[in-house]
Amino acid sequence: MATGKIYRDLCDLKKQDKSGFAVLADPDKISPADMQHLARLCNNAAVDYLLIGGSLLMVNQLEACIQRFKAESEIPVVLFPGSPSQFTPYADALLYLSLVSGRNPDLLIGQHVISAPQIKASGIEVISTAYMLIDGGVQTTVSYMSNSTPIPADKPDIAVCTAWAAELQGKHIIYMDAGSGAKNPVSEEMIHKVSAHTDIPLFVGGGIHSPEKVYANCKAGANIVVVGNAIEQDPLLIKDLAQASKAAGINKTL
Ligand code: 1GP
Repeated sequence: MATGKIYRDLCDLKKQDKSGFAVLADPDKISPADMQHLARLCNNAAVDYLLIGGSLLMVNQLEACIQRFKAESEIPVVLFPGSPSQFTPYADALLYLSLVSGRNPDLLIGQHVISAPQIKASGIEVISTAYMLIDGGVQTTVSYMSNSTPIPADKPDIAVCTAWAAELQGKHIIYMDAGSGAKNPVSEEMIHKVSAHTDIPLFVGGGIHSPEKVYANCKAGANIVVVGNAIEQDPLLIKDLAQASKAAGINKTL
């Protein structure tokens, strides 16, 4: 059971029907030196979380990136790892991902067994995450690397049943991801159905480029919207994206 501050804050967002915003940094695409600038932009925009990780890391600079960010910012840093090798105790929390949309036992339990001793010893806040890949119209790195089939984008009922199963298993949050660089982000219809039928916080990401889309996702029920690619292309977008997530929480109705 996660009892850390980050998870408690996420549960408060869900209870209060509010939303927040997370920036995703891929340590393969950003240098430790650039993390300083990113941290300042995140501070100015009151970003809620920095997620860090990638499906495949070619360069080993994860810890250096986290340290540079933390030197400039108090925003919590949350690991979003593509594999157990991306674990580091330098972060504030870990999304302990189970790929519940797939049927690859290695990503449901195998890699967790491998990483468990290190994670237990670290004392890091662990957020057990039901990770659901949703078809985003292109094969993304994560769907290729995980050797798993995403949930069809037009089958919200499958998404709801998958989320229910994860909730019944005691997962702490749901993360619906169309995959980095997705052509089609997760639909508001699917977000709304999953959010309305579950009681745990909901993250949504993949292929989101505009404040309007962040706003629509939050109105539909996302508690945290995650953006990576669009910010890599234009870091100045951060402020408008973060503001859109907050604005959606006011008088939220669908
Ligand atoms: C991917 O949800 C994240 O895992 C973010 O996707 O890079 O397309 O914003 P983008």
